[in-house]
Amino acid sequence: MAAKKARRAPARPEEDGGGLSIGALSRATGIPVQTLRTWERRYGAPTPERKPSGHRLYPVTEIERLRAVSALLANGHRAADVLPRSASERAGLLEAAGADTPTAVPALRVGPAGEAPDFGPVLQAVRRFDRAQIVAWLHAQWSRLGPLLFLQDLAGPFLQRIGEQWSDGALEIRHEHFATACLTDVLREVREPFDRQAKGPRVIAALLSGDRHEGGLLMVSVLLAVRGFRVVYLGVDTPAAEVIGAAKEANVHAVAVSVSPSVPAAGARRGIVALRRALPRRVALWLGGSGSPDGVAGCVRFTSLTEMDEAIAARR
Ligand code: B12
Repeated sequence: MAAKKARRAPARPEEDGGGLSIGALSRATGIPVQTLRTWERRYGAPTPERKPSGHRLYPVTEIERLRAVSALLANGHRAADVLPRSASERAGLLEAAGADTPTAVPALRVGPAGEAPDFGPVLQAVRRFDRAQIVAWLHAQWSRLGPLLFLQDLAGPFLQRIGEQWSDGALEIRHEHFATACLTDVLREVREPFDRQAKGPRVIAALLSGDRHEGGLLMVSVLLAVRGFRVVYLGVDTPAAEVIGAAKEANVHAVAVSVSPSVPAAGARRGIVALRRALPRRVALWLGGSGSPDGVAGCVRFTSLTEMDEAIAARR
C-alpha cells in the first residue's frame, strides 16, 4: 500500500475574517452567484458589505437565511415574498409547507486558512472504537464547514488519512472498517433532509461491478442532494445492466459513477464505455474518483466535487 502524503488545504481567499465572498456564499447555499446578484439588485437582499476592493462580503449567518429561502422557493414561494421576511416568519412558512427548517451551517472552514484539519483526536477515538465521539466530531465539522467543504476538505482527507494510517501500521483493518462505517453513516444521515426536499431531476449514483469503495459515491450523492437532485442510490458493486435498467425505469437525467483506484484501469475503461453505449443518449454520464477513465466519449469526468458543483451551477 503506497501511502499518500497528507494534503494541505489551500488558503481560501474567498473567506475574509469570518465574512464570505459571493462565491463562497453560493457554494454554501447552492444558490448561483448570478441569482444572488439579481436578488440584491431587485429585492435589496442579501445585502453585503463591501471590501475596500469593492468585493462583496457576507456574514456567515447569511447561509442559514438563504438555505431557508431556498427551501421556501422549492415549496412554490416567490423570492420577492420570502427574502424580506424575518427568520420566524420564514420558519412559520416552512412549517405550513410541511418542510423541514434547514439545518444551520454557520461557518466555512476548519482552523486557520491554509491548515489541514487536525485529525489527531478523532484518530484516537477510532483506536478506542468511540463511535459517539467520531460521529459528534463529524457533525460539528459539517455544521462548521457547510456541505461542499466538509466533503471535499474533510471527509475525503479523513478517509485517506485512515488509509495511510493503516498502511503505516498505525491502525488495523478493524479500525479502518470502523472509521469508514462511522463516516458513511454520517454521510447518509446528513443527506436525508436534502433528499426529502429534493425536487430536481433524478441522478443515479453507482459503483462499477466489483467496486466496494463507496465513500466517494456517498459524498457525490450528498452534494447532488444538497443541490436539489433526487438521488437514486444504487451503491456498491452494481452490474451495468442494473444501472441501465434503473436509468430507463426512473427516467433519470444522469448517472454518476465513482471509480476507485482498486478497479484495474482497463476494466474501468471497458465498463464505462459499455455503460455509455447502453445508456440512452439523453442520459448524461458523470465520472469521478481516482480510478475513473479519462477521455471516454460522451462522458464528463470531474477531477473533484468542486468541479462538478461548478458545472452544475453553470448549467442553471
Ligand atoms: C475504505 C477503503 C476500503 C473499504 C471500503 C468500504 C466502504 N464502505 O467504502 C474496504 C475495506 C471495503 C476496502 C477494500 C479494498 N480496498 Co480499499 N481502501 C479504502 C480507503 C482506506 C479509503 C477509500 C475512500 O473512501 N477514499 C476516500 C474517497 C473520498 O476518495 P475518492 O473515492 O477519490 O473520492 C473523492 C474524489 O475522487 C471525488 N469523487 C469520487 N467519486 C466521484 C464521482 C463523481 C461523479 C465526482 C464528481 C467526484 C467523485 O469525491 C471524493 C471527495 O473528494 C482507501 C485508501 C485511500 N487512500 O483512499 C483504500 C484503497 C482505495 N483500497 C485499496 C485496495 C487495494 C483495496 C482492496 C483490493 C484490498 C483487498 N486486498 O481486499 C479491497 C477491494 C474491495 C473492492 N472489491 O472494491 C487501494 C487501491 C490501490 C490500487 N491502486 O489498487 C487503496 C488506495 C489503499 C492503498 N493505498 O492501497 N477498501
